[in-house]
Amino acid sequence: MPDKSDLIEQAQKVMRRNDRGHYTVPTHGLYPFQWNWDSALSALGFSHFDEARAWAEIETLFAHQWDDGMVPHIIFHEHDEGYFPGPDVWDTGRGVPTTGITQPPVAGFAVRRLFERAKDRNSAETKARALLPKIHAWHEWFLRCRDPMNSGLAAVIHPWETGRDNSVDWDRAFERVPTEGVAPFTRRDTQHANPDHRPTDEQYKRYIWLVQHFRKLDWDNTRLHDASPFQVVDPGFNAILLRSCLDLAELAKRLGEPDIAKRSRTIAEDGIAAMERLWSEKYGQYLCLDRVTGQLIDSPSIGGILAAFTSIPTDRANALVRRVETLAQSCTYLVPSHDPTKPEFDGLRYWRGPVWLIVNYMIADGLERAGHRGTAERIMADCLRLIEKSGFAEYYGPITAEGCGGDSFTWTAAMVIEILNTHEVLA
Ligand code: 9WN
Repeated sequence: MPDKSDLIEQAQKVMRRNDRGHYTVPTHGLYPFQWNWDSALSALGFSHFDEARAWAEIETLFAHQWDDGMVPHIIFHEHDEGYFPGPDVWDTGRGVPTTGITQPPVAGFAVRRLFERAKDRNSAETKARALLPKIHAWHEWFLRCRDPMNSGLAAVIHPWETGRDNSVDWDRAFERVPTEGVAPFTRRDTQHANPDHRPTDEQYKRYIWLVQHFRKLDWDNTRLHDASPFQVVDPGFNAILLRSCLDLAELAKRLGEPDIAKRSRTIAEDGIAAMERLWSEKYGQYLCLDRVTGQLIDSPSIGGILAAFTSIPTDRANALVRRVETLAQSCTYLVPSHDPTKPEFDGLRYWRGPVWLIVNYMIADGLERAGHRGTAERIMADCLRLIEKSGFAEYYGPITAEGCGGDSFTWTAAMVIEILNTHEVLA
């Protein structure tokens, strides 16, 4: 294992290379814009060596929040032909173009971390105070626009919103999304990364069908949820939302904003209670719910384990630890994004098997909070073993450790910095 300070230096170099001043790109070439949850998680990495830069990452993201509260999934700061679908396909009519969907709302969690570890207390207080109502407005947006029936949980209406684009979880629900009428397009991702590591053309057609469909509805979020043939309640996505609400509640209390604190806590408590509906005794983990059919989706993916990121009941957290231990028997590196014993598992294809460091980090953080330090440390140690074998890749084969997708990846580097700075045992 390379020396801790060497690794941190290499990781910082990756982050600096992808730094565009007030935002970072996930990686050069493949993803030339600012992505939502990438930025929030990357800010954690910056916070260890450039506090001001960490805050700027999140401030830039929220400078592009929509009037209704949504924070978009991509902000197209600069023109770049190298990515499809670009701003003209989304056509959301914004000054600085953005997409019209969102991504996992992890900013509340990240901002609390930034605030608590800040050395520059005055600046942190000013910045956190300014971000607080914006993050809260985004959380309220989820309840208003993605949970119109008040179930306590938000649905996603496009797989890209979950951040787990081609997960096995979406396969059945995706059959309802047509491909007729999709304008011809040329993919760019497969020119930058190995096509065997990426989603299929068939999936891309459906991704684009949904974009065209929402565009025809003028990106009006009061209409999109009900009009989407794809409405899925993802336990991982909701755990991120609910954890961010818990963290925002704590931050609001510290900043003397009792109304935001109280409301955030209520959202979190209601949501955590509602997550019981997603529990599967058969798998010993949470599953996604297809809101259109009202059925749980029979797909034991990492989304149901990422649920550990929020404050789930003790018996559920214990069961998730057992689930992780079971998964460890069929792979070399934790945590595979899909169960390796299942026929749909595809060890190198994006979210259908590979390990992603950001998800590992969030699972480990949740399990550690629930008292499962050993499992958390095993997961974090696996992150570093993967880096040692294959560098700062986008994702990794859980059996071979092969680095997949893009390289010199910002949030992968950020997670390494975060883990090495917060966990002595792994150094
Ligand atoms: C679509 C940037 C993003 C991540 C997602 C990951 C991938 C984009 C793509 O890259 O998605 O948003 O074009 O494949 O799945 O989680 O935020 O790193």
